[in-house]
Amino acid sequence: RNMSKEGVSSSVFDTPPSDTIFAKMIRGEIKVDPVYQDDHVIVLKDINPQAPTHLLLLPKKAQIGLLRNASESDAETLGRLLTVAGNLAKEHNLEEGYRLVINQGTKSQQSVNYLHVHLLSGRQFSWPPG
Ligand code: D5M
Repeated sequence: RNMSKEGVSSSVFDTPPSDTIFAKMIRGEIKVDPVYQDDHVIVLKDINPQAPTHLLLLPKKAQIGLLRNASESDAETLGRLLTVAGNLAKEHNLEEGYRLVINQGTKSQQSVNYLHVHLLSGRQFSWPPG
């Protein structure tokens, strides 16, 4: 956990999903230039790309940070994240190789408490991941 100047322990998870930058983007409070969107999913370019192609797929309706907080009613939107990822891979000719990543929790380096799928492509990846 990070310690703020006041010495108080702070965490990504202190911000509720609905107060995150991604939720504000989905509500239109912060302007974005989506690569793709439909009723369920919005896709943005990552601000800090880790590969030549680095997109973020955000569920519009599932206001959760951790999958453990998902409910049955989130199932359709969560499933759409994967079908949209497949469509993007096809449209962007990423079939040579791409990786989908969902960071969950502090040790995974999750930095925004709003569920998102990273789509990375355009370079050789290693396994196991770092
Ligand atoms: O990934 C969170 C990701 O979100 C990280 O790769 C940076 C990205 N990010 C943060 N702010 C923005 C904005 N404003 N636009 C686009 N991308 C952004 P995580 O899995 O939580 O570590």
